[in-house]
Amino acid sequence: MGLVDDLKKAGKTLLRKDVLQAPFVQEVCKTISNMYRLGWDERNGGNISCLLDEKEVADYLDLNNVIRTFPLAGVYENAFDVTPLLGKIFLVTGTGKYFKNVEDDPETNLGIVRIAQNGVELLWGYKDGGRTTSELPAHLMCHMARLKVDPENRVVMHTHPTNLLAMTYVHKLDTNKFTHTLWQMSTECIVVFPDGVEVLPWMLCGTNEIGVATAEKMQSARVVVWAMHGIYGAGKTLDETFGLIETVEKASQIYMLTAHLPRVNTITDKQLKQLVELFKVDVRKGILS
Ligand code: 2HA
Ligand code: ZN
Repeated sequence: MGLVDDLKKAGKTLLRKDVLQAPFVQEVCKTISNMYRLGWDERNGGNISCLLDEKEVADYLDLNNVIRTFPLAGVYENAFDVTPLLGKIFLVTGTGKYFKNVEDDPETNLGIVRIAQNGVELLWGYKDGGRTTSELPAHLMCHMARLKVDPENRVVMHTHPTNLLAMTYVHKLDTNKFTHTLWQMSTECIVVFPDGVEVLPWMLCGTNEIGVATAEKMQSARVVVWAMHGIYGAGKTLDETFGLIETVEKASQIYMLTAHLPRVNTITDKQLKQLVELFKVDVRKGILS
């Protein structure tokens, strides 16, 4: 390399900003702390992935500097097809990491990775030798599914909200029935998630199979419930995705507070339809009578 190239490289390094101050890192840290404080993410429960803008990341990291590479896999070492995501950069929580600790030590608990044909290229993070969440198959498959229906989708979030989990023990695991019940639990529900929630039966987590099943459901809704485990949400921003899950969890809480009591009042289908009309939302078909 010539002197000019050397100088250019040195200049770029000097101009590069501190990734810990990057809005995408800060926002993920704040979101994760909120989720932890809400009691959704005990121990190493939960994981988040955010699709980042390559140009924005280049302000902070040398995209030619791959720290190490590891397999594109979940709990099993089998790979899965990620062709539409090749070259894309994601911020992803690390496997086995506690949400409780992320804000204090982002560089150990988070990673910025680029998806390659033969594995995941680490550009920053997982300082202690860690790697991406065991739920990577479900995350990346959900990104692919959501990007097909919404090119602006950037975030996939998995967490274990308490009341939602409780509800999957006592309510029928039928997508339409579950959605209808949640819509009745507070007036804003049908406006926030008019596409409803898809419900999957209990399945083994961390596998490609649950990833395929979740992504398939994500084609028709931004929320997928994993019975007796938790929830997957997708959205354009962290705020939007968090808000979506927060609203579902609040509705589940109302359900759990009232399910054992005589129901004296409810929101009728006629009223739900009024909301749909007023807010002009694209409501899921086949639920309201
Ligand atoms: O990452 O939540 O589903 C821990 C989990 C696995
Ligand atoms: Zn989980």
